[in-house]
Amino acid sequence: MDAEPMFRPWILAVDAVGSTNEEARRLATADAANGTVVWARQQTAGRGRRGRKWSSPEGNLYCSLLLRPTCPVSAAPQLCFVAAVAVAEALTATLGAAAVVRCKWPNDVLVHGRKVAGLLLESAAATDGTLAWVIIGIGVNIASHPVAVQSAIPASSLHAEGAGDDVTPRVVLDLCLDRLQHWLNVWVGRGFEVVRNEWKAWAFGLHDPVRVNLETETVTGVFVDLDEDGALLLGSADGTRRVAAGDVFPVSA
Ligand code: BT5
Repeated sequence: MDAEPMFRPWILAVDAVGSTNEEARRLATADAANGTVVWARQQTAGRGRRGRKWSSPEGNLYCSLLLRPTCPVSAAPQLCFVAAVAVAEALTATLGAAAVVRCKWPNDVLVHGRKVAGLLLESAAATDGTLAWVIIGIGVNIASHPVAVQSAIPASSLHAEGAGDDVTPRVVLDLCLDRLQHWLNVWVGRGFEVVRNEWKAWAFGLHDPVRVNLETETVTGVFVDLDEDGALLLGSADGTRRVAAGDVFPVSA
């Protein structure tokens, strides 16, 4: 049995918004409660990291969860790994245990090597240096996925990977929130180390040679480990390099 959940979802369902993260941010700055969830049928300006676009037609899941955890700002990136593990479990529940679901550093969930879900975390600091709020944005392709993505990792959807027609956005939303409640409790009660180990059990490319695209350069090496802050440790003949932000690909891609 889980302890008292860290949040109780209060779901605000909307038809279409620009971005659920943007809407959740607006609510966060207007004092909305911990556990507020913005859920949209479609987005007209869905976004990824670094100003990238997130394709958001009707039929898929687009939601953003607002949390107000009591922790320093520096702990906020840990929540990306909490969310990735929760979403990996949710996707596995819709596809069956035989599906190969992997967490790709730092914010993707792949099924059979194809991107089915993406996470977008945004946060703000309070004046005392603690975290005022964090928004966990989750996009899951259910009925459709973009065919041509500007990435070496192709996209896919739950239905394309074999999930039944009964797997709807509402079903996936409830599964994600259920697993998020569980893993947030683990994070609060037992610490990031337990989450980090779980994430590593789902990790794509761990211990393998990978290529990492950084803002201004591309580096290659072996994905040795995830450090205690969630940064990727890349090993090469020159030593170990700590990568805090970037995109990981197999060296061959
Ligand atoms: C992400 O960014 O993967 C984060 C995506 C987060 C989306 C959710 S939906 C609810 C909430 N509201 C928002 O506005 N956003 C969040 P990134 O790692 O930067 O990946 C973006 C890249 O993925 C794009 O440049 C495309 O190559 C590719 N892409 C775009 N749409 C996709 C889709 N629907 N499925 C798979 N890949 C996609």
